[in-house]
Amino acid sequence: MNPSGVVPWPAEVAQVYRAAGCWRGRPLGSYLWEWAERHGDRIAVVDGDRRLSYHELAVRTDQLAERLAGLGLGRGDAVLVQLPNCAEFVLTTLACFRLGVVPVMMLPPHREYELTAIGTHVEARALIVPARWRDYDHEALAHRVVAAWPHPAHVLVAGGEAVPGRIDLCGPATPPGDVTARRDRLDRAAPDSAEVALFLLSGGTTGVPKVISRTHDDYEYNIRQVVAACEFGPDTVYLTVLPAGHNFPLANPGILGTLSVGGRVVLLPSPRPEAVFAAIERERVTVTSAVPAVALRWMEAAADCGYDLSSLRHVQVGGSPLAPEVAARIGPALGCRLQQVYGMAEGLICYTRPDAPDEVAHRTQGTPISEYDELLIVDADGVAVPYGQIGELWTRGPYTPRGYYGVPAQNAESFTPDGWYRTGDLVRRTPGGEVVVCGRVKDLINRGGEKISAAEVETLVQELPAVAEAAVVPVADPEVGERAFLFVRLLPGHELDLADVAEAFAARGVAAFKVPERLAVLDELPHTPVGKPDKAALRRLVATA
Ligand code: J2J
Repeated sequence: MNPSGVVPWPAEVAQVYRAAGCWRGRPLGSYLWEWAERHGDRIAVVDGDRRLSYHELAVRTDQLAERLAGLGLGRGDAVLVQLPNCAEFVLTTLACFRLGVVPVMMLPPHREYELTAIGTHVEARALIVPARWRDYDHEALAHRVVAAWPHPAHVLVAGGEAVPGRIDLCGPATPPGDVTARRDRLDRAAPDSAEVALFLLSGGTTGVPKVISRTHDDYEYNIRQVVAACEFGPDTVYLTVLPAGHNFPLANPGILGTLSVGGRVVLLPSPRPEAVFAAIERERVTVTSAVPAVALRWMEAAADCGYDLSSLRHVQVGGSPLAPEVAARIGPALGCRLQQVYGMAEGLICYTRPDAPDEVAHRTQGTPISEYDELLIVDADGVAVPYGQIGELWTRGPYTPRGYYGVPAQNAESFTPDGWYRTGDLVRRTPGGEVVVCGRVKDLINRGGEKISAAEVETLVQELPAVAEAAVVPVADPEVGERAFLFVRLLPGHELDLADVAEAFAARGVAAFKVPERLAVLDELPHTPVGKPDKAALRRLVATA
C-alpha cells in the first residue's frame, strides 16, 4: 500500500483524541501476549473440534507472523485475506497486526473481479485463500488473480492436501521453538499505532468497493468502547456466524472484542439454524450477532428445535432495517434479549445497551459508543434539521476515518471539507438520544446486510452487448429485506433474461450475490431532467409491480 493514500485526522484533532485517552499509542498486536499472560490456559478460539487456548493462540500467531515475515512481508504491506470463519482467519488477522502487515478483509464470495480490482488498488503482496471452499477452487482462482496483478505477490493457502510448490498458510505443525526470542523479535519490529492496521471494504455506492483504512489507535478504541457498551467479559462466549471479515462480527464487539477481555470465540462457517443451535448448546454460547434476515431464520426455526438455548443472553442484530414488530419477537423466540446495532465499516457504531427497556431495544438502534462521536443530522442542503426530525446523518469521531484509501475524487463526495462522513442514511433521534434509522439516500441494495452498489451492477450490465441502458433499484423482500431489481432498455433485435445476466457476471468473475434477481425490459427508462435514470420513478414502478 501507499501511505500517502491514507487520509489522516487533522493533527490538532488527533492531539485531542490522544490527550483524551481514546488513542493509547499501542499497536493491536501488542495486546496478544498480555491476553495470553492473563488468560493462559483458558480457551480463546473454538473451530469445530479444534480448540486454542490463549497461550496457544499467542504462540501460533507469532509462528505465523514469522512465516509471513520470511516471505518478505512487513510493515505497510497489504495482503488480501479471503478466508471463511475458521481459526486460520483469527491467526492471520492477529499475525498481520503483530507485523504491521495490513489485512484487507475480502469475503468468500468475491471472485476475479473484486480480487483483481482491490488487489491492484492496494498493491497487495499476497492473497490468502482456503484451498477449496463451498465446492469452489479458491487456490486456482488465486493464482489466476495474482498473475494478473501488475506487481509480484504470493498465494498462501489454508487447508487442502500438501502440493509441491504450494505455500501453506500455517505450514506443517512446527515445534514452538524459542517462543520468547520470537516474541521479542516481533515486539521490536512492531508497527506504529498511528499506522493502518487493516483495510475494510465499504458497502459503498461506487463502481468498485471502496477501501476503508482503520488505524491501530482507532480500531483499538472502537473495540474498547463497544466491549464496554455491550458488557463483554471473561465469561462471554461469542458465536461468530456472519462472515468474519465484516466489521460487525470482527470487532463490534465480535471476535476481537471477545478476545480482548478473555472470553471465548466460537466460529461457525454459516448461520444455518440447526448448526447454530447445536453450537449454542454445546459451547454454552452467551451472545451472537446477526443481520435481520438471519435472525428471522433463527426465529422461525427455534420453536421446538430440541436444543438447549438457555445459555444465550443476547442476540445483537444490525446491518439492515429491522421492523419493530419483528424486533419484539426475537427475544421471546430465542429466550434472550435483543440488542440492536447501527454501524458501519466507516466507523460510527450505535448500540442499544444490554439492559435497555423494550421500547428502546425494539424501536431504536441505540446510542453511539463514544462520547466523542459527533452526529449531525442535515437536510438536502446540508443544514442541520431541528432535533427529532429526519435528515441525513453526518458523523465524525475518534474511530471514523476522514477519507477512503487512495480515492481523492470519491472522498470529495463522501466527506465534507471539515471532515464529516456523509453516511447516506436517513435518521432521527429520540428525546432519549437514541438513533432511529428511517431510510437512506445512498444508491445501494441492502441484501440481508450485504451491500450491493447500484452503480457497480449498472456498469457491469451496461457492458453486455444487448444492453442500451440499465438501472438497478431495490425491491422489498420478506426474506432478505431487499433484492436487486434490474431495469434495462435493449438495443434493437436483442433479448435478455436473468440467466444471461448471471452468466455474464460469472464470466467476468463477479461475486454471485451481486447478480440482480428481478428484471424488467422497458422500451424507455424514465429519466430525470438531467438525463439520468429516474430511480424514484423506477422504485414506484417496483412498488406497484
Ligand atoms: C438499518 N440500516 C443499517 C441498522 C447498518 C455493526 C452493525 C452493522 C454494520 C454494517 C457494521 C443498520 N438498520 N441497524 O459495520 O460494525 C446500514 C446503513 C449503514 C450501512 C453500513 C457494524 N446497520 N445499516 O452494516 O459497512 O445503511 O456495516 O450505513 O456493511 O448499513 O454497512 P456496513
